[in-house]
Amino acid sequence: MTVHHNDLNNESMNSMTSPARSKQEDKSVNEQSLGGEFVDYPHCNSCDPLTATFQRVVINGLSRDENNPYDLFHALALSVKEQMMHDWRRTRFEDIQAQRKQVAYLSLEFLMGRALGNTLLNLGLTEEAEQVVQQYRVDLAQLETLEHDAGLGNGGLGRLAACFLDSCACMDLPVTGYGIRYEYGMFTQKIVNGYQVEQADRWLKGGHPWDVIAPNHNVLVPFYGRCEVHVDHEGRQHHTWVDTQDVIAVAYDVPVPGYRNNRVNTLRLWKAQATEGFDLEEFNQGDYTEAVAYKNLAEQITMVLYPNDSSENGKELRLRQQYFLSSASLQDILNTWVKNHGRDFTDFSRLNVMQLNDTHPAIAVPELMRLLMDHYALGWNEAWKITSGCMAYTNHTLLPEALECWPVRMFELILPRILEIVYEINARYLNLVAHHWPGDSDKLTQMSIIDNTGEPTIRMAYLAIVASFSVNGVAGLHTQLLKSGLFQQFYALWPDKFNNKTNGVTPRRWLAFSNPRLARLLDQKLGEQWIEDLTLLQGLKDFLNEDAFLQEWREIKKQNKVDLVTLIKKECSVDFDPEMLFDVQVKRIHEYKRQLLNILHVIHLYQKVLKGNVDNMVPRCVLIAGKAAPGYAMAKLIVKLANNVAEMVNSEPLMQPYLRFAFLPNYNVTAMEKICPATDLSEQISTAGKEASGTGNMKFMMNGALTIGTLDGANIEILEAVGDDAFFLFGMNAEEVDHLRPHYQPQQFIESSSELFDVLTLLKSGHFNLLEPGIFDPIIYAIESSDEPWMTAADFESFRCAQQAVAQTYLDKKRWAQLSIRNTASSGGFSSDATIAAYRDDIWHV
Ligand code: 26Q
Repeated sequence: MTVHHNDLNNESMNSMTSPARSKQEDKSVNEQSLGGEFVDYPHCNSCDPLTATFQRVVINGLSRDENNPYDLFHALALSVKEQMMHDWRRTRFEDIQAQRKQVAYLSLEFLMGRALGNTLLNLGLTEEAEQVVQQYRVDLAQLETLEHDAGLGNGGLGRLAACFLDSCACMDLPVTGYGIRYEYGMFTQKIVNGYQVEQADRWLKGGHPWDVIAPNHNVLVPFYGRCEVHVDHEGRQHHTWVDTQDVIAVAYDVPVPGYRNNRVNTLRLWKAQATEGFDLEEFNQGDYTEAVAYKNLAEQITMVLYPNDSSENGKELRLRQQYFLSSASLQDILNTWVKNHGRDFTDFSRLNVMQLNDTHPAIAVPELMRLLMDHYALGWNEAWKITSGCMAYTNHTLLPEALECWPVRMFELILPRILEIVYEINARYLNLVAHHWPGDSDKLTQMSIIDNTGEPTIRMAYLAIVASFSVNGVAGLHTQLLKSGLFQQFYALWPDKFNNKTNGVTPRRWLAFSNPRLARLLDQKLGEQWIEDLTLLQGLKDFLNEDAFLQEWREIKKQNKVDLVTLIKKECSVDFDPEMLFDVQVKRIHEYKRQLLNILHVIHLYQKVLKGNVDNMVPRCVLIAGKAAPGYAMAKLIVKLANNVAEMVNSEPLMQPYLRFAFLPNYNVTAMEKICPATDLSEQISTAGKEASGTGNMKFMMNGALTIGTLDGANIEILEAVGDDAFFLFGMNAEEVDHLRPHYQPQQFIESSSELFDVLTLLKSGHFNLLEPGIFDPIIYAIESSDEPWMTAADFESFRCAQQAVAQTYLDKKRWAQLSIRNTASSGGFSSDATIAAYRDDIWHV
């Protein structure tokens, strides 16, 4: 069954890319959009104060029931959105008119979390909103809790995209985020009998007040079909992709306001819709069910976020998501270009850049080639010059197994025209490789975009590198390892492409909004400028020896801990005590992140208390949270172990004064907003060389936590910034990990540490799984296995000692407070503003 472009000749689709549209038409649109001044609507509602807007929204019945808190939340969100409308339209108008270079941040994930509190903060409307809702006898904080997280991402990579959008808007940069409007975001995690159970995240069920549909931006994305070649009378080949099954991409725009600067950028999320003509033809032929099946096939595309944070190879639906996002976004960008510049693409790559968030949207490379050649009749060389002049690729992983590869046969079926173009890119590029390394046929095999060693696959990272003018890693060590390892040969070929951009996090959400107590203190002591220039936090060092200040600092941490205690009690029924040390590890559950090392340490402390070995022991509350990919059995077993150990620890009365342990279910952005302000000790304990950067480490540091960590990812830069006396370093470095690997004998480490030996003995005895014998065998087996890649046993003793040093330090309250202040004071470099400034200056040149 096929649905053709021309099934869509109806009114609502008239703005779609059509190769046939004449220059004449383009020109008239051009004049229309640039012809005049920015005209505001006569009754500009955004000019009303929030109070008036809110009352009108409520009175007009946009909120159904003013006694229902959820309806009030909705009304407030709608009102706040309306406040942004004027600036939003003006921002778009001015960016086009000024002919500023535009950046498109292409990402399969945007982990936005809640919007209300952060939007009010950025717009400076928090106090007014408080007063407005007080008239209805509810408080703002309570209303905020009714908003569902926009969980359109897995973890670090998706949250980074969200932090970047905030920084770009704050720094007045014309950057548009392009993503997918998943019907179901990251799954909700329940814990049942200690096991993770996934539930669908119906985040849109109560309606989504923030977005605006932009139907005039709809485009058609082709799938399946076949390729045809025509030779014209001058002997030139013309490729067409015919008999395609097209899917409509519908644009949903979400506003991204800057910090009190009147800029409102856009996050454009695409939703898949079956073409309207889908049923007619088939239905008339009596093929009703196939017609409906097509509708499902089309609308499936944006139904659900893949919940893996390492690649899941070979899933057809995932490939369709990637192409859908890439094609829709590029068509949109080209439509805007043609509207404003006509079909002359001479300046396109000077005025446009696409930042690829990992290889997930790397298929944008052949897609841009296709659109330029097949839709706009450019020749190969011209199209390649443009494409390779505007693509920039960010890599987020060092694990070779996480590099995306797609079976050629899948491209053949779903994206036949794209496959032709990939082959051609590869052929021309291999020619260059052959010239660079004459006679070295191994190089050609190793570096080919097509991997022919087994079933032929397309190496997406290679495709991205070949086509990009910039390739960046996300922390110093990560970039270094890319250059010396994974992408070594590419670095030899194109050293100038490679650069580092250490990640960062937005201080608006992660300090000003999440930690209002601390923010108030910073305002008092440093002035309010720190929010936009986080290096000003250095000024805190002037107060290191003021006892009153230290006292205030500790009191804030204490209050934040009290808040977290309430949450832990509610969600886990575990009593945390704000007087105890809060030792926290929250992140996706992964073997390389070594939650297991943390749990083994908890078991060790448990044994210490059982033995009565409690002299000098510092009472601690250990918190772990995170989601395991639903298909990752080992990660799920680690969740079960954490929950079972927690159960044993918390039910043993002897532990009460010394040790409490909780696994918080359903870790997400909103949970982190409560967790990071209350944390004393941040666990960043990945096997060195495996964590590309980490960003949770930065949020904790900003909020005054000390880090216990390995020399991995951005931990290295955190350590350098704060000084080694304010960081608990342990474990092997990346080089040592590599050297030990071939000779690794975990037994040696187990025999030489009686503590580790005792921990494993207790674990093996079945003490933590009395009712489920044998369930933890895979974990025990892994720890004792010589090819355990994460070398948990090797780092245990060093970790335990570092934890002892933590305890020693915590005993001295004053010293701990000083080290905590130094962490916050030194965190300015980890603002995503600094990261975005570097993207702007070195890559985007906007
Ligand atoms: C790929 C193909 C198919 C299905 C899923 C995926 C997929 C999805 C998400 C692969 C990877 C991810 C996410 C990766 C990620 O979050 N990486 C983290 O990125 C952070 C931001 O740069 C770093 O700080 C972390 O170190 C890195 O692990």
